[in-house]
Amino acid sequence: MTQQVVLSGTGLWNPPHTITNEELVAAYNAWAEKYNHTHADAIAAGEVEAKPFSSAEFIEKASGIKSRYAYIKDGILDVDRMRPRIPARADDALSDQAEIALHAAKAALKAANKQPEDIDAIIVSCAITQRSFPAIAIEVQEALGVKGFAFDMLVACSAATFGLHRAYEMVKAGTARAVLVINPELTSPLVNYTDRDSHFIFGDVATAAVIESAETCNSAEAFDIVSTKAVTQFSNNIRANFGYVNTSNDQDPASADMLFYQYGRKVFKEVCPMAAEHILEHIARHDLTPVDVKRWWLHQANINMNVLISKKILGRDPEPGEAPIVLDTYANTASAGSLIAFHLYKDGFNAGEYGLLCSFGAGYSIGSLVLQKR
Ligand code: CO8
Repeated sequence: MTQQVVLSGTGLWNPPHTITNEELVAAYNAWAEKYNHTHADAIAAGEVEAKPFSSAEFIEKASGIKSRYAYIKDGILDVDRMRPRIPARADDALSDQAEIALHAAKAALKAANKQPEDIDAIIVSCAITQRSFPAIAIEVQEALGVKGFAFDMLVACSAATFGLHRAYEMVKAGTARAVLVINPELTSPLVNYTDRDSHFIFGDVATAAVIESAETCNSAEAFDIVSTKAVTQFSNNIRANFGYVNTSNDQDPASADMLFYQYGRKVFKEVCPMAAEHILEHIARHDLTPVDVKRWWLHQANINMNVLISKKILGRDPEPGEAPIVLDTYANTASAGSLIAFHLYKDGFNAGEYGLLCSFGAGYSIGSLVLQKR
């Protein structure tokens, strides 16, 4: 286990559509008004609770989100539907998630100066996959013409970092020369667009990264992976109950409690100290202190959360660009957030300078990588 392992290139794919807070709020409020009108008698009798209205100002202030990307916008803003209209594809057609994974994968291969024949393994790691099998990763493997093996893994918000950890270990152990880790975060089908508390949180995106041995690396943008650190702790505060047992439970797979829901305040209070402690412990392992770390590429769930975690780590407000925020344009993209931050804000490093990539969220799960510019 002596190989120096590097993150040699990343790729980012933005979906073709965007939805602003104003558009989303207009659709939600129209839906709530319709709901309240339909249930007016029951609401007046105290049998049904009226739906409260949402506000674009609240969303931006509470989360830092102004807009989000959507793979398919059609249907999301339709008050009679309130979910994307994604046409079903035949079994022999490329699946939606494999398609968006491929966009990011090709970009990452290009950035890393790699060809499909250089890759020995593919991990598709994300919050949820659109089917159980065959694995989306194997579909991507075939589409790219990669030999070797591929598999899917799910770790909610920490899927990307945990996927990078597995890739790091494979290269370190010599079971793969290079690994492609892809995060096709197709979150919109799991969002409850009729829930005021969470209708604004998520966006769709795909990210990818190439992990390989330093010996084969010929990329100018590579970072050494100094080490990895992960922790999980069970919590019911962020859930999505959609799953293959729903119909056997006689539950409607499209009902609200099958979609994403959370106790956001509790998550905020519990995850911020956990993440800060995790990060400080991780860098201390290498006798580093926060002043030794040039940039913090943090999970993107909420701007106030990122500012609080940065303050806990640094003991002061982060300088502009020190802990980049992409929430304004991307929203929460499940596991892809810290990778987007890395992809867009990895420049300006001198050889030997350190950065830290960290995810935190559902599970709870926290995953980090200490990176050092080559
Ligand atoms: N418009 C107007 N008012 C609103 C709205 C809205 N849309 N929503 C809530 N309010 C109201 C509330 O009702 C409340 O009113 P009152 O004070 O009268 O009760 C008031 O605003 C304040 O509400 P909150 O206390 O809930 O507001 P917060 O300031 O706490 O902000 C957040 C809410 C933004 C949810 C915040 O708590 C937060 O971001 N918490 C952390 C969340 C987090 O990190 N979650 C992790 C997400 S999970 C993840 O990252 C990946 C999971 C896997 C992906 C799955 C794919 C879909």
